[in-house]
Amino acid sequence: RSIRPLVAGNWKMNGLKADLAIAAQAAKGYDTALKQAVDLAICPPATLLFAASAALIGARIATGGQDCSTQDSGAFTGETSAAMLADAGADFCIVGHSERRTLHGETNATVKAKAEAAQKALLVPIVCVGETRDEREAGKALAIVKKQLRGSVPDGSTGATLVVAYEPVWAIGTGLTPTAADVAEMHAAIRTELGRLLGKAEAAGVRLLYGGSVKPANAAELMNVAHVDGALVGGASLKAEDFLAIARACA
Ligand code: G2H
Repeated sequence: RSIRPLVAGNWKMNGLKADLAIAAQAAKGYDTALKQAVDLAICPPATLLFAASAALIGARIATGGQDCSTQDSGAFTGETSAAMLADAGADFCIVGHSERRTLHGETNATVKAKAEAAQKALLVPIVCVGETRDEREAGKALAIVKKQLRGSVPDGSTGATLVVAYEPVWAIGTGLTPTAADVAEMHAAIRTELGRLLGKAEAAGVRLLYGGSVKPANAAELMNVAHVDGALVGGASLKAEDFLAIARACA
């Protein structure tokens, strides 16, 4: 691999204090060999971010938020700023997850503003893109994802300040996954499009994660695809053993 892979767990709206035991178990299993090969991050709900960050820092497991505000501070009831996430110990912030795009009407412009807010707070945004089933069946998957990238990726991003996650919407939480050939085609197209947006040298360093029903059983196949530099893991990240098995598939 030319890029150090990243496996990030997206707990979504799951996790109470007692579930910090999952994070502790992941930390225990993140042994020297695994540390040498792959970066890990856990994105718990915002309520657990401070405690999770404190619990994981010794094991060198990063943490992240699942969303952030476009705004710095002020009268935005219910919102969480990127600076607040950073202050709670986060290193990353997922932005533009399809659940945010679909359920909360986030547009590419919103996602870009959130990614910029994250970078301003020195968080690395994990910008999510991906087509719906209808878009794939209509042969529009590549065009849709390229458009999302053009609209959502902050100008001047580099491999150190940006992660991109390709998550086909129809593969999220469904148990369905695209073929390795489809993932290869998409990830190569994403790398090329990022090259146009950021410059080829910078794009070469951006980690491109695959997300959508990643499990221990399919991780090796997906993680061995060219231009797949890790995984964004939902359901399976709630079991430390599964999360670690996916990490090992990247090593
Ligand atoms: C996609 C993924 C994590 P899951 O949303 O972001 O979830 O692995 O449960 O499909």
